Amino acid sequence: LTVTTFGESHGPAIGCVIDGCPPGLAIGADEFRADLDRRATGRSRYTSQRHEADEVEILSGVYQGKTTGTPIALLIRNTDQRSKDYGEIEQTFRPGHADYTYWQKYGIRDPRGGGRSSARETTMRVAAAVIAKKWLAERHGVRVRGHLAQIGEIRPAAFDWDAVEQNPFFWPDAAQVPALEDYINALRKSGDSVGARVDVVAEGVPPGWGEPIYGKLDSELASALMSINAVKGVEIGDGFAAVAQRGSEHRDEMHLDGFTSNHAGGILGGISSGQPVTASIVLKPTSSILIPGHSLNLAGEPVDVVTKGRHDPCVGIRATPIAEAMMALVLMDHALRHRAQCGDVGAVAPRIA
Ligand code: EPS
Repeated sequence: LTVTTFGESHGPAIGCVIDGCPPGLAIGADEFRADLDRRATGRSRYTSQRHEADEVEILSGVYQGKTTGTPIALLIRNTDQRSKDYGEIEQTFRPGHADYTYWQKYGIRDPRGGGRSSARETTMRVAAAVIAKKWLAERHGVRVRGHLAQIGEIRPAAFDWDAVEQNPFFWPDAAQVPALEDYINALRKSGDSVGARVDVVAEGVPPGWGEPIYGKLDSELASALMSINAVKGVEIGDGFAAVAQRGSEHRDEMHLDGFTSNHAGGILGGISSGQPVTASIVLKPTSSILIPGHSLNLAGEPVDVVTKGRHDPCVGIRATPIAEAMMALVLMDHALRHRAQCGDVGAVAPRIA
């Protein structure tokens, strides 16, 4: 399975091409709505106030409501491109923003907002993964879901999956939501931004997906998650916490009725173990903020940059569906690759739960 996206945040449209999806999967344009709304701006007062319709048009690869096996092209027309900072930001480099490195690499300053470095690009990842999530669920009973696991210094005090979809933060502790609202309101007032951590898990992944050396499931998952704009850290399973663990603690012991823990995050030697596949990402604080920062302009002169316009005080608030999307796309790819190499040949040893 390959997915590529195209389009700029302030261009006429964004889109993606999904190649390699098996034929026969029922999919309609209305099925993209739920996940696109989960990711979108302007759906709560705690995110950017750009209001996009995010209406998906299926251009190819689907006939009479079913995938045909040919490349699936999806298109979303941008409807609310124009930002207050339009015209200003192309003259300066925002400290901490990709506009500096894009300029160094290409020598072209695209005036259309953040262009490809904008969080808008992630819309099409989420759209593509609607297909992957559905295929994984129908074909393998796999469910991919995530939640916000930390925002700034705040961590959930309790955990309940049912709470996650009931608040605009994807926060698993309903009792803390009012405090989070106050926190983000104060942050926005101060003109600053903050980082966040998102946890994502895939349940129902059978053992055997992945490859032992090149194309390990965990290395491809890490790469896919790291490719999300603003991601600065990725962990699989216990991740960096493993540094302080003993082998006797980290190893996941096996009994006849299953594993007793999941420190490995469901992947051993690059191949799924049959346990839930778990990963986390950290997104940096949004670089477009109202607090002046020293930088340079296109003429190479020192300037103080303040970014006005519509920006997220914490881009991680909207990142849960994006992390789910990258997990789902990588898993679908590996499911297809596993089937291509091993067919239905299963493990010779008994599988454990
Ligand atoms: C973004 C800036 C804002 C956000 C945008 C990401 O857009 P604009 O430059 O038009 O004000 O609204 O996010 C989206 C539009 C989206 O769909 O995620 C940025 O600088 O990354």
